[in-house]
Order: sequence, then structure tokens, then C-alpha cells
Amino acid sequence: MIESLMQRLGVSENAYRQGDFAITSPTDGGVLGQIRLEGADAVEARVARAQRAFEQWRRVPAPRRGELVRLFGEQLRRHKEDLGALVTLECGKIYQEGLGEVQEMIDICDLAVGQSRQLYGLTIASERPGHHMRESWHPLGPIGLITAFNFPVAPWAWNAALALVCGNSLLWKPSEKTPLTALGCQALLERAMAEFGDDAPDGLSQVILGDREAGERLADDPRVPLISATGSTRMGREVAPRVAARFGRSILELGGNNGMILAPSADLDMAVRAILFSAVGTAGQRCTSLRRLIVHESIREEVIERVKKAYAGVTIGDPMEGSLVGPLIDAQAFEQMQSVLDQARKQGASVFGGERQLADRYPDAYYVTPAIVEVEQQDDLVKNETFAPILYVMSYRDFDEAMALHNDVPQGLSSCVFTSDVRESEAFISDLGSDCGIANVNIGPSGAEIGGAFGGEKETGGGRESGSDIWKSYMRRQTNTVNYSRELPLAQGIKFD
Ligand code: UN1
Repeated sequence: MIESLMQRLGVSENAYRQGDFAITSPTDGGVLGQIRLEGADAVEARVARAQRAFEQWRRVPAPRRGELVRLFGEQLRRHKEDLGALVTLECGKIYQEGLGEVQEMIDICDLAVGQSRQLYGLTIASERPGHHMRESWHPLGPIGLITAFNFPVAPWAWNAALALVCGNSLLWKPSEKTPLTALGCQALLERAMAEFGDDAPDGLSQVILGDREAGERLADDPRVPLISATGSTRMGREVAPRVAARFGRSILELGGNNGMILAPSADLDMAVRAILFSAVGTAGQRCTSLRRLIVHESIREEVIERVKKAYAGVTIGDPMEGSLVGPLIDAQAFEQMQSVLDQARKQGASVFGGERQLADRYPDAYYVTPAIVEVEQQDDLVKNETFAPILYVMSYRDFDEAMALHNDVPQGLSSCVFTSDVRESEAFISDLGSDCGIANVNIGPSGAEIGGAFGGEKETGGGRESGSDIWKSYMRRQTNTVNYSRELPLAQGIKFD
């Protein structure tokens, strides 16, 4: 299967059949390919190439740059099933979600094409006669992209599509766990570039197949003015100071610990469906996965019972075969989940589910039943993000208490309230409400659309990607003051003669 997928996507066999670093599929532990990891020297050469590509690309008018992204979007439409299946094979999310991820890429391409004609600046009134001021947006430089295994393609595309129309070149270091999807995306972009013609310079987009050392080398390079990194808070703590030390900019999209406040007036049928998708979908491996359910004490028993019932109906198994829950990424993720559940038990929490599944059939893959953990209070265990399907359940008495519990975690990515009380829903999204980058009403915390800015506060890193006005992050802002008079008045009325 992998051979035919790679062939259709346009990846040559020697790109993933050489080298000593094996890529295994989380679905069954089978080897998908062998790659060669690049070291610091290779990164150096790639940055130099990206710099040359940038110098060419920034000369191409923005709407024309948009045309390349439009062609890339067409490639993605044509190969949605192939790339979606490759995502499933390499990171283990179910095929429906693999397709969804490619759809996010298509959507952001559409948005970026429109944006390519709207890189607007302002005109500003000058305090001096015969002067005018404006703000211009210029291409920034080679953009470094570091992405995670769980969304191996969409976050790259959110950044790449906008960065390209803004006139930048791209250097992408994907997770070592999912380099093949990156090769697939690169091959499709290269096809689009070939169709586009000579205006697309050599080296406009490059993939760095490297490990941590390569990522650090990229983060340290002053020729890369912006690093956009998606991954764990631990990774962000390493990348951010390196970029800051050379006064580079970063966009960080790090861990989440996303909560739902479930009020007594809520539509429980809807809430249970939302809990199921957001806590169990992608086997709990989205940065937006639901991890904390804060439910009103009067409905707690009923909700837990209904959620357990919904969990019992979930099919776990091969993500290509119509199951709802695929495998965890690897043995380490499984062990971490088990150790957290053991600790919860030791602390007296009640744990439902969490066991390994299908071990006989797939001794080298890690399928689990999603877990529900009822806790009395929000301790350190709950405050930590565990990248696995564990849903902590807590109860509350009044809405202010729920709000305080909700915000009392170090992360601030996504959040939601289920309520039919307009006072509660408005309070939740008010300035005194959720402290997260994303706050939803009667929708789960995961599955955001690309039109809105995506990212969060506190340990989530503060970065925003995807829609809204994020294109500005990929450009250099310049303030211009033009004197069209025959005098030279100074600002602030200063006399200097
Ligand atoms: C991620 O898990 O890193 O909102 C990204 C969502 C998806 C993106 C998740 N659109 O769940």
C-alpha cells in the first residue's frame, strides 16, 4: 500500500527506501520506510538555499504567488484520498480524520489565495504638513516550520500557504515519527511548482529530515527570522529561548489541557456526542482533545453513566477499517498513559477503561480503551497534559467555581461550555471567562475551522496560526513617512536651527 500511495503522490522510492532510520506504522508496527536523518551541515546548506530562494520569490507579485498556492490546493484536492491514507498509515488517526486533515490544507490554500490580493497596509495621518504616512508589509525571509506527529500535515499547511503568498521560502522539519507525509506534501508542492513555471525558484520549499539537533540548528540560525513550532510545551521551552537569544520571532502552538463546563441546562444528547468526539477522537492525541470535564453536581451521575455507555459503543482498531479509535503513536505513549492511570489509582481516583486492546493481533501496536478518571480535585496529575485518551471528570456547584477550576491549569489552548443559559455562555466568552485562545459555546474544544486564529495562552505558547489576520506574522512591518513639501518640519514641533 505504501508503495502505491507514495508513487501516486510523486515521492521517488529512494527518498524513503534508503538510510538507517526506520519509520514504523503505529497501526501494526510494520516498517513503512527507511530514511537518512540530516545533521547540522545539511541544515546549514538548506538554509543557504532557502535564503537564495527567498531573494527570488519576494520579487514575484503577491497575487502571482497566490497562483502557486492555488495550484497546490488543486494537487491536494486531486490527492486528498492518497494523502489522507498516508496520514492514517503513518500517524494512526482514522481515515475520516486523515481526510479531514487534508481538507484543512485545502481550506487554508483557498484562504491564502484570496489573501494574496489583500496584503493591506494602512494610511496614517501625519502631524506634519505636506507629509503622509503609511504602513507597508514586506516579505520576511525563510520561515522555519517544526511540526508534530499528531497533525503531520495541516499545521504545516496553515503556515506554509500563508507564508508563501507573503513572499517567503520554507524550511520544514517534520516530526521524526512522520517524515513520509512531509515527503508526500513536498512532492505535491513540487508538482504545483512545475506547473507554475520558472518564477518558483529552486529551494522555495525544503524538508529537513532530521532529529532534535537539526531542529536546534534551525532555531539558532539568524537567517531564519521566524520559527513556527507545534508540539509539546517541553519542546517549546527548548526552541523559544534559542530563537529569542538571536532576536528571532516565534509562533508557538504547544500543549493544551482543554476543558468543558457542562451546565444543568445543557442539551445532554449534544454534549455527550461532543465529549465522545473530542475526548476519544484521534485517540486523545489532538492538542485540542477534551481532557477535563467539569460537570454540575446535579447531573454528574447521569452524565458519567451516559458517557461510559457511549464509550462502550466505540470501535477500536485498524484506523483504515472504519473504527472510531486508532492506535496510540508508540509504546512510549502507551507506557506514559499507563503510568498516569496507575498514579491516579494510587491517589484514590476511580479509573474506568484505559486497558490495552488487540495486543494478540498487533503485538507491536498500542490500541487502548479510552479512560475516564473521576477525581475529587484538580491536582498536578490533572494539570499536566498526557497525550492519550484520558478524560478527567470533576464536579462543581456554582458557575463561578466552575470557571475558576477551568482556568486553574497552566495551559490555555481550547475550551468550551455546554449550556442553554445565555448568562453562562456570555460569561464564558467574556473577559472574566475562559482564559484560552479558543472558547466555544455548545461545541467541543477540538475540530476548529481554519478561518479563525488557532493557538492559545500561558504554556500553550501564545502563538496564533491559520486564519484571521495571521498573515501579518509572516511579513515585515514597515512604517513610511513621505515628505512631499518643500519644507523639513520635525515631528513633535522640534526646532533645530
Ligand atoms: C493539533 O492537534 O495540533 O482544532 C491541531 C483542531 C484541529 C487542529 C488540531 N483543527 O482540533
